Amino acid sequence: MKRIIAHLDMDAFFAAIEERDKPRLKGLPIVVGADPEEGKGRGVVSTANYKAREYGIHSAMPISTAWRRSEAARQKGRPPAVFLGGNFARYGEVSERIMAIIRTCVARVEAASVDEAYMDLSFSDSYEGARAICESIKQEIREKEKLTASIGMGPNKLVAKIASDFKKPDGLTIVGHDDEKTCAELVEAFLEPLPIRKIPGIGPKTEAMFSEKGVSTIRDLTRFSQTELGEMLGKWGLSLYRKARGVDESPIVQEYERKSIGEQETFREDTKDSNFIQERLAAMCESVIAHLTTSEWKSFRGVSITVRFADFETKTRAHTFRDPVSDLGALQFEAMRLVMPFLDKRENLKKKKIRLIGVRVEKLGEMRRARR
Ligand code: TTP
Ligand code: MG
Repeated sequence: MKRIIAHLDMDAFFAAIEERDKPRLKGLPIVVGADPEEGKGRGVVSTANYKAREYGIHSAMPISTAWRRSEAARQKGRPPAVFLGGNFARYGEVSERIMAIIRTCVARVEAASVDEAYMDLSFSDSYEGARAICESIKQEIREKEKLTASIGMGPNKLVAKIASDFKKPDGLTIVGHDDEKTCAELVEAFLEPLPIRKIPGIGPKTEAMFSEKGVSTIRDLTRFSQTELGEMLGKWGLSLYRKARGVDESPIVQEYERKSIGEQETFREDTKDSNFIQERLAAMCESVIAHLTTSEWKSFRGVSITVRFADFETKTRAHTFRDPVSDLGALQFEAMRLVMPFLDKRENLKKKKIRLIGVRVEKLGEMRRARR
């Protein structure tokens, strides 16, 4: 099925929240970060709003540099930047509310950082339908939070991320098409003129290395074969070859897929009594299912077990079911199957005693109720 992925990124996030919450700051250049101490401060800028960016101030810059640039602007008769320490708990709360707005519209969401999220809009079937969803999310954020977001949309996370950065603030950039061939052409035409720095993962060092070879745009990058890039940059070079062509299959990782529910038990004495171990494992599985039943999740697809030997050597094994399951029998059966080899010579040639066993269910799915 055709994928349609969007990436949302809030505009000047921390600074925009400050500007919204403190009416006296409206329209002024704002810098959130370390204390500038009249130019002697040693920390860095967290972020700056767009007014302050006009002075050349940006994230991760030494706060002392930001101070000098603000002073330079003041000397030209422009308003100096307002420096703020920042209220991170507050930014976290706003972030959660924004994620909640997104989750009411889209089921598959990956909150990638405090101010950005990937959304799987494939369910909307067409780019037009997906555009309407993005517009309504932007509008809801504007109405409820009085903040602006920029969204990029494309056939994968890579293109969506680069597109969300293309027009900021308050942008909506669509690089894709319902027709697969046209889509590929649009992606290529979008990426080729961009500087290579736009590819996530290319930092100042890689940029400088390529600059020496006369490479500045993504088009220049496509001159290299996969082997050449691999020789220059190792494994990362191989994936860069694909990225330069707008190819990216990385999945949307939902929060609940990262979570797991597990139990483990350190035996009072190290043991190789297989009946005892099976009995304890069965009990741990019961406890895991009990936790699952009272959690907000309903099913799991992954099972993993841990075995720690008396000498502390620790092994894990995992299994993924094709379909979600939720019953105790399935868990016990699979957990036993994974542990058994450690009780005999298949995985325990030296017949070591076992100190600890753990069992865990992962890839949890189908939430019972909306979160928060
Ligand atoms: P970004 O999305 O990178 O920046 P931004 O939202 O401020 O601006 P833009 O409009 O370009 O998206 O980061 C989100 C927040 O994360 C940012 O507001 C502050 C914080 N942050 C840091 O604290 N340090 C950093 O180096 C960066 C890049 C961000
Ligand atoms: Mg942002």
